[in-house]
Amino acid sequence: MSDSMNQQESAALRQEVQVHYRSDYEPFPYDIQSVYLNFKLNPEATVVESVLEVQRRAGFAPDERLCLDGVNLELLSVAIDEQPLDESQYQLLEEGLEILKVPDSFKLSIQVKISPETNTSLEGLYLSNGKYCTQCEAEGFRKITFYPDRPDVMSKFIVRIEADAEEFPHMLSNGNRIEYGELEEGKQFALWEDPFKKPSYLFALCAGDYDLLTDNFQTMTGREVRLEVYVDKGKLDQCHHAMESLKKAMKWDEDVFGLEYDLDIYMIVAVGDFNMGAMENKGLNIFNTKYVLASQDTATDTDFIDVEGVIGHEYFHNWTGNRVTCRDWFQLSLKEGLTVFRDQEFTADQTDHGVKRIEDVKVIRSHQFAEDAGPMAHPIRPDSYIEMNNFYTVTVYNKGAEVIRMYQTLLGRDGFKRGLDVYFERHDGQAVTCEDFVRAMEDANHYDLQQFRRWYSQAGTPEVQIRSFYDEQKRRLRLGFKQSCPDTPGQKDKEPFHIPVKVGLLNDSGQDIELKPITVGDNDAQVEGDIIHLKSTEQSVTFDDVPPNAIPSLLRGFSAPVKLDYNYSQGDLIYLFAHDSDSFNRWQAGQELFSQVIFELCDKLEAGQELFFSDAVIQAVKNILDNTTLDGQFQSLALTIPSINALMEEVDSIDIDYLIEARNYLKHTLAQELELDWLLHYQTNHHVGDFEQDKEAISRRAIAGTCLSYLMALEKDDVYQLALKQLGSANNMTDASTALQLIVHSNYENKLAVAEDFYQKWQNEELVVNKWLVVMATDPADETIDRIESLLDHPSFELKNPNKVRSLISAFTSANPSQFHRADGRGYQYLARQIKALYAVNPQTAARLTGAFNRWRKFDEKRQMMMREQLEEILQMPELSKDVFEIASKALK
Ligand code: B3K
Ligand code: ZN
Repeated sequence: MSDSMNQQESAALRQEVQVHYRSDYEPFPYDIQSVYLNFKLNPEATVVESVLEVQRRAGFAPDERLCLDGVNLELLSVAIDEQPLDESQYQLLEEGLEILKVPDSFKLSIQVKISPETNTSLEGLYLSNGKYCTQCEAEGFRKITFYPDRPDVMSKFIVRIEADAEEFPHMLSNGNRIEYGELEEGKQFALWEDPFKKPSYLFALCAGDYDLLTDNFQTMTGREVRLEVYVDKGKLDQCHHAMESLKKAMKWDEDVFGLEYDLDIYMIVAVGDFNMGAMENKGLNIFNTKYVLASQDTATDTDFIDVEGVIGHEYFHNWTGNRVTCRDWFQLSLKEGLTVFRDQEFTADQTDHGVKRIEDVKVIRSHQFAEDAGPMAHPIRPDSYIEMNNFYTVTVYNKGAEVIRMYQTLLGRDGFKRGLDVYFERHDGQAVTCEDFVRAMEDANHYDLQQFRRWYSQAGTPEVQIRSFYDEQKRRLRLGFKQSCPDTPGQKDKEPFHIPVKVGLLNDSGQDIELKPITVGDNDAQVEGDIIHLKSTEQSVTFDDVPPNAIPSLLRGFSAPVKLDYNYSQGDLIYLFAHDSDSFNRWQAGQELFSQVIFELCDKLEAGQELFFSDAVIQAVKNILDNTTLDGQFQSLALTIPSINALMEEVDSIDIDYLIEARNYLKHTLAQELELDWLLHYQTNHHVGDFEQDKEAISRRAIAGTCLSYLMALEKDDVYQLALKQLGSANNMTDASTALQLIVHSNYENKLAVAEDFYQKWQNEELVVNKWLVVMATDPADETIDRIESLLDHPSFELKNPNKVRSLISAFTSANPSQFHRADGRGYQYLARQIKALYAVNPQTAARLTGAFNRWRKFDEKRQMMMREQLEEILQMPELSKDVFEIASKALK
C-alpha cells in the first residue's frame, strides 16, 4: 500500500517538474531603472523592503502583467506609487507574485519577511558562523524578495542595511558605502550604492564581526582602489596570500588584456558554509574559506596555487561576467568558459605552462569525458534544464574553457585579443549570448566560424581516429583522419566538428622535423603551421621529406577536447615519453604507456595468466626519474599512474576489481624494481630546514612525495619510518599531508593512532580537519566503510556544511573506487543514505552527490543492479528536491 502511494506521489512530482528550454527565451517586458533595498536584519525574521522604479519597455502591450519571482517569502505588503494593493490586485503563486494591472511607469514597493536562520540551502540570505551572507547565482535572489530574477534584467542598486552595532560591526553590500550612522537601541545602518547596472544574481550582502586585512592597488590609469579581505576572527594571518593573489590578478588583467578595475573598493569575504568555491558579486566577492585562507602550516602548495587561481577567476569575472553578462542561464559558458580560460592562463603565467596544461587536461579526461559519456551529457550551451544549479558543470566550465582555447589556437593570440576587444566594445553593460561572442571573434578577424559553432550545440566527446601510411620510396607520410561523435541523450547523428589538431614529427634522434605538407587530393585537410584543420568525417594529410621511422606526436598541447585513437606501439610511446618536445604530449605518452600496460594486465588477470610487463617500461620510468633537466612537478606528474577514474573512461565496460588489481601490480612492480632509485631521489629532494615556497622548493616537494608514494607500496617497516619522520618533522602542510595520506592508506599497524594524533593536533583548524576527513574517506582498506559510517557522528563532521560533505562523502565516492564499488554494495548504500538525509537540507549539494551514480551502466551486472536500486529508492523519496530528481531520473533514463 505505502509503496504504491509513494509511486503515485513521485509520478505526480514528475509531472509537476517544469523543464526550461533555451528556445523559449522571451525578453522581460519591463525595465527596472533602479532598485532600493532595505534590510532589517534578524535571524528568524529579516524584513526586506524593496522599491523598484519600473517602466514598460517599448513594444509591450499595456495589458501585460508584471510577474516577479519569489520563493519562501512571506509577503507583508505591496504598493504601486504608494497605493497599497489589495488581494484582488495581485496573485501569490507558488514561486512568484503576479500583479494584474500596472501603469506604464511606476514605483513598486514590496515588503517581505524571510528567515535566514532556517535557510540551510545556502542560497539567498543565510547565516554562516553567526554572520549574514548571501548567494544569489543562479536563482537565489528570489529567496530574498520578489523580483524579475533573471540575468537580462539589469538595474542600479542602492542597499540599506540595519542591524545590531555590536554584533554586526561590518555591514557590506555592492559598490561604495555612501552613508553610515548609528540608530537607537544599539543599532546602526549602512547605505551602499553600486553605480553599475547589474542583474540580481550579482547582488550581495554580508554582515558580521570579522577580522579585516586592507591594502591598495593603483590601476593602470592611476586610480587608487582599496582592497579588503574579511575573515573570521583569528584568521588574519591566513589571508595575506589571498591579498597578494588579488593584486597579481588585477595587474595581470591589465597587462594581458588591458582590462582595468572600475570601482574604488574591492572586497572579499570568506565564509565557512558555501555551496561552491566562490562568487563574483560586483565589488563584494564571497568566498569559501578554502579559497582564501592559506598559511605554510595549514595549506599545501596546491592549496596556495588554487587560492590564487580562484581569486583570479572571481576577479576576472568583473569584465567577463559582470560588465558583460549572460542573457539567460543557457549562456552560462559565455562567462564561465571564458573566465576559466582566463584563470588557467593566469595560473600558467604565475607557475609553469606545461605543468598547468597537464593539470587542466586531467580534469577534462577524468571528469568532463565522464560527464559527456553519461546521462547528464549536454553541450557547453545546454538546450534545457530542470534545475539550473545542476548545470554548473565541468562541461560548461572546463570544456567551455577548451572551446575558448581553440579560438586562440585558430586565430592566434593577437586575433583572439582583437576578438575580445570587439566583444567588450560592442557589449559592455549588456546581457548577451554565446552567439554574440562568436560573432565578435568572427568580425574582428574576418574568420568563418560557422562550423566551429557546433562546439556550442553538440554534446559528447568527439573521437578522432588517426592512421599513418609511410611510402618509403617517396619518403612521404600520410596521416588519415576519421572523426565521429557518439550519440548523447536527445542528440543523434552529429555533424563533423572543426577540430584543430596540433602535430609534430620526431626523427630518430628525438628532434622535431620540419613539416612539409603537400597537396595530393580532394580529401586533404588544410594545414597551417603545425595545425591540421579537421572539418569533415574523413580527411588526410601528406607530409613530404619524412625520414623512415619518424614518429608522429599528435594532438600536441591537447589542442582540442577529443579522444584520440592511434595505434602507438609501446616502443613509440617510450620514445615519445623520452623525447617529445611538447611537454603535454610527453606526459601523455607516459600515461598511455601506463594504461596500455594496465589493460594488458587486466587481460592476463581475466585469462588467469601470470602477471608481467616489459622491462622497457621500467627503464622508461627510470629515465624520467633520473633526468635532472626535468622540472620536479613535471616528473611527479609523468611518474604518476593514471587514476582509476581516468582509466575507466578508456573502456566501455569495467571490471573494477581487475582494474584496481592491475594498477596496484604496476605500481608495486615499479616500486620494487626501482627501489633504490626512489629512495635516492627521495633523499635528495626531501628537504628539512627552512621553508621555501619558490618554484624549486615546490618541485622538490612534488617529486619527493611521488618517490615516497612508490616506496610505501613496498609495505616495509623502514619506509613506514621514513613517512612517520616526514610527518613528525614537517614544517609545512604539503609534506605533512602527503605523509599522513601515505601512512593512513598503508597497512602500517599503528596507522589509526597516527591519524588520531594528527586530528588532535589540528582539530581547531577546520580546513586541515577537512583534509584529514578526505584521507580517512579515501583509505582503500575494507574497514573504511565502517569508519566513515562512524565519522558521520564525529565532532569534525556536519552534514549541513558542504565542505564537510565534500571531504567525507564526495572524496569517498570519487577517490576511493575499491570501497565505493564494494561488491557487497555497502558503498552505494552509504551514499544513498546521505543523499536521502541531505536533499531537503541542501538540495544543491545533495544533487552533486547523486552524480556519483551516473556511470552505473559501465559496471558489471550485479553492481549495475545495486546502483540502480539505490537510484530508484531515491526517486521514491517524499518531496524530493528537483535538483536530485533531475540527476537521479536522468541517470535511469
Ligand atoms: N559564478 C559562481 C558559481 C555560482 C554557482 C551557482 N550554483 C562562481 C564562479 O564560477 O565563479
Ligand atoms: Zn566563474
